[in-house]
Amino acid sequence: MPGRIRTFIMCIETTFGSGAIATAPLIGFVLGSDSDLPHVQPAIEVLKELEVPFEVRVLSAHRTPDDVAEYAKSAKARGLVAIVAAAGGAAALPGALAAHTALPVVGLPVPSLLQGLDSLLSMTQMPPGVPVAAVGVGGGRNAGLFAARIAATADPELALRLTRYQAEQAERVRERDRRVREAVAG
Ligand code: AIR
Repeated sequence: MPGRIRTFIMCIETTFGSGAIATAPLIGFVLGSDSDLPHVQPAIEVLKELEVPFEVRVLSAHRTPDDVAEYAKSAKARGLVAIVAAAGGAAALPGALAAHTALPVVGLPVPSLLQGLDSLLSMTQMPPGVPVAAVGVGGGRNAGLFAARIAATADPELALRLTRYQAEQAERVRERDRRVREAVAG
């Protein structure tokens, strides 16, 4: 390895530790408020299970709009491949992020005073030209899985882990099928 490159890598390892490159966040979770955290927790769990590095921030489209713009503008350069944005009520957050980045943004509508219907519609009724994907109201686990699928397009090992996850899930359903059929057979 040429000396200059070795010095550069040693510099990185000294500054961040040798796992720095492998563990740099790929997925950014952005929450409109810390009160959204319980609904994001299932998404966080799934990324931990699948060993996908992530980061979590609280940024509000209405209360800290400049911070939202700054986060979205710098996301790609910092190595993120997708953003999951959770918000409730007038949930402009995913759209506000998508306005400032070309990365895929997945909205996670948080249950609200209107049972999350307002959150869901705020995320899905975007104007043409500013796409935002959205999972169902309170669909934290699917938001995490969707983000992992995006990351897996550039990571064959993660794609394998996702395939294994689906196979294990199918096996659990087959087990339930067996139990129900046995129970009703008496
Ligand atoms: N929110 C925060 N800024 C803009 C919006 N729409 C959302 C949060 C949270 C809800 O408002 O995402 O779901 C209530 O926030 P808080 O901080 O009052 O609990």
